[in-house]
Amino acid sequence: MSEFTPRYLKDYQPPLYRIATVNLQIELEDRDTKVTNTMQIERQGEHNKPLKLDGEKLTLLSVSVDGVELSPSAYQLTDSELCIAVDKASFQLTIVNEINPLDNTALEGIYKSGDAFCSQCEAEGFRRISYYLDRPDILATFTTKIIAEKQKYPYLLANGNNIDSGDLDNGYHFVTWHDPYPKPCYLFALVAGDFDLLADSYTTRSGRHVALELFVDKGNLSRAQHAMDSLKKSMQWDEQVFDLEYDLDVYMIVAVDFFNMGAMENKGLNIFNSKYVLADEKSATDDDFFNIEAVIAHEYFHNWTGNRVTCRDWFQLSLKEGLTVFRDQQFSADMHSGAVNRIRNVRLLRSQQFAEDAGPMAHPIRPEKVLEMNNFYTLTVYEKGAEVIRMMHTILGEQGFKDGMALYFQRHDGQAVTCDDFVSAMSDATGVDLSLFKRWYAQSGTPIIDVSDHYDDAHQRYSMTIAQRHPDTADGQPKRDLHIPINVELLVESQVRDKQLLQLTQSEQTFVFEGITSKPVPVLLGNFSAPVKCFYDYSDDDLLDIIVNADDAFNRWDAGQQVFARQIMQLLQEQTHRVPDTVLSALQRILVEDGDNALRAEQLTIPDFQQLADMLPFVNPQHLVGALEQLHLQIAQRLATDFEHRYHTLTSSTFAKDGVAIANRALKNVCLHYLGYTDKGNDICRQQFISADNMTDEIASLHVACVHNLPCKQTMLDEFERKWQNNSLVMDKWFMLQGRQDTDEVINSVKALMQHRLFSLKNPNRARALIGGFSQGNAKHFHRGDGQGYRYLADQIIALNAINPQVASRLITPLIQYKSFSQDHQKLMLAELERIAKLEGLSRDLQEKVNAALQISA
Ligand code: B3K
Ligand code: ZN
Repeated sequence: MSEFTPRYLKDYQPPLYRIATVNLQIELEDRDTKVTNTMQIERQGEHNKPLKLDGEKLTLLSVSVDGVELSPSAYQLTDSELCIAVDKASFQLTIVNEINPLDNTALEGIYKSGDAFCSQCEAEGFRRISYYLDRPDILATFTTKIIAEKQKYPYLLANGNNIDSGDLDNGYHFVTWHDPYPKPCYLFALVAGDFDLLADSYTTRSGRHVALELFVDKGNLSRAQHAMDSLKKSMQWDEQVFDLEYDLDVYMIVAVDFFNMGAMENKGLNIFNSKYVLADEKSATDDDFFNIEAVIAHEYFHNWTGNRVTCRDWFQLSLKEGLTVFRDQQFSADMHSGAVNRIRNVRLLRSQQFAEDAGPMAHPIRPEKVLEMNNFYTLTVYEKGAEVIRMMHTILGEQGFKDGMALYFQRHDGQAVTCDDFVSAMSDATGVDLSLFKRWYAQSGTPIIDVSDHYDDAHQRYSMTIAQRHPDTADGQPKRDLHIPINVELLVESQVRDKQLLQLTQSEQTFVFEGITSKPVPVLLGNFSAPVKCFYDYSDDDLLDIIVNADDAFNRWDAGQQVFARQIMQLLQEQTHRVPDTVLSALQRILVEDGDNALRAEQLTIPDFQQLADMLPFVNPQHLVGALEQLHLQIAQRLATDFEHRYHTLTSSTFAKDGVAIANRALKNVCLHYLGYTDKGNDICRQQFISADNMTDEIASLHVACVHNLPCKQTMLDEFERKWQNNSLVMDKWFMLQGRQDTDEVINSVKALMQHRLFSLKNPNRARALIGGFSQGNAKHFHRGDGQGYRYLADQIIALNAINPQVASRLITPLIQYKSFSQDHQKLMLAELERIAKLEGLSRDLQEKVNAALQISA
């Protein structure tokens, strides 16, 4: 039986009290930071209910109302709440408490990252700083005075504008910040430390001068420029595309090494995992550069979609996250290749979000029941949430969507609102009825659409019947039909004949196309117009036709993915299956022809283990790994000369960072990956490693050496360690790749690495790199038949439970998704889940997931 109680969307009640202003004084010390919080509180309406403030891991020192200290008998205090009865409609409440940042390994509230103090409040971390109404619909104006030792902490930062500063006795100093925009406390931030500062500025379209300040650890200034450039591009893009300008005089970003996720959009003071800030060619890959730009943009875009208009309650998280992911995807597509970006979004969705929807934590993009809010920062809320926004964009068109956004801001600027409010703005601005569409917010699971067709030769009429189905999900909610936009092309004799957006709103509909001169090949779900699985009985030739002739680049790529998936199914049925020559010649054509090499790299990449597992119920993971190896091997060996030739045409002598150079590296390293299956692999890999002048090539060769366990591997790992031991982001890559080695010894070597002088479970990036590198990047050894892989992961989850529940809860994902595998593996995984379930002091985060996996009701 669980000691924690879930919360339900249906139970939402407006707050009984409002907090108008917050005056914080924070006196920073490692173990006994003193927080004095003076709030102006207004009772909402006539009632005599007490004020209940959230608070966790706080040491309460005093409570005063309108300047008069209360005796402890005047309030009730528990581990999570301070309850005060005040007989006034409006009053000033002052609370003084202490916190312990140094021992805060959960990294929520105020904690230390290296020598700096920093904060993380979303979702419910502010209650670890002070007693408060810690819910997003309480919007207050914050003034924050930070006091700390001047020499150790020359920079004292909080949200808004710096309004006062000065020296104090004993080497201390203070800075006071005022944020004019009322905000929920999850957007509060504080940083204190000694940094290098990259300063720049931006003038908004209407002429506001904004100081841009990027704070990095001492010595890292040379790796901050890309993040700064990305910020300026994001500011400009939001002005051009959505007419949205920045609204304060300063925008600060601080990079810290210890951070539970990627970054945080605190008003005017973003705090970032240094992984998403620091980059130069030598130490960062092309993907790192791309991700930095995308995350900087994402957090910047939150200033409007999240901060100016925020969520009424946490069930509405997708209001800001789905929308902001959609915005960052559009930005990335505009900055780079639209097609390749779309393909990457779809890969992520199919390999991870589909699995989430099929697993025990399945939830709608607007969840209805939550035990630990941090568990709902999911692929579903973020990525599927973005797909839902994208479908509205598809249905309403570019201009309709922009009009909807404008109305949304006009109506709700400065408010905390719901997903329904967003959809209403979209619908009201365009006159399009989205009432059926809204069901996407309430329904979990990946819908399936089945397409069948009929060609009437005599009338030159083609009819396409589309039906939708909704498999059951673990949350047990009943399913209803959805409004699904489906882009369709018809290929008639290999020519694109008709392009339409079909809107499926019933369980089954037939669409008729007239004047079609011969039986067409339907090209379905162009640009992946809906987050669904789509089935149509294509012949192999149909798929090859689409690969070559479809207009839509996503469809051309997707047809290839279907060809790969079919080969995997056949190899699973018959290990000796020989990949047909037609498939190989299609791949060969992709390999030898000229064109967009980034797209080609994607076309030559086989769907990953996770995505295939989602397509194959109860698959034996070892058989799937075997089939994947076989497919790679056959392609690699039979096209070896082409891969080698292509590889050599793509090796350039000098490094460049433009799109073409990035695309060439991507294709070259896909070739290298295949060459790893051939006897040329070792020499080419070693040579690339030695001559690499950039991290993309260097890490690609090390990766191939590890996953193919090539003879050159150990020397390269050792050289890499010596070269990069002082760069922690690069060392994360090194730790990660060791988890991916294809050797029976990998679990022992991962265990040994946990004793490495640079390893610590307290450092989230490092823990995720080594443990996640193995459990999420090494299917072959994680799913070993002796259960050692599962056991290793469970041991680390148990250790992390006490240190950092959020990190533990993220890493447990592959264990809870046991149901997609064969019985023998399920049993082994279940045994580990049961072991975790019995743990004394199991965190709320893990309890929610383990109980869901074991179907224990809360
Ligand atoms: N809003 C934050 C995520 C907070 C996660 C809390 N566990 C970053 C983002 O999505 O932009
Ligand atoms: Zn976000």
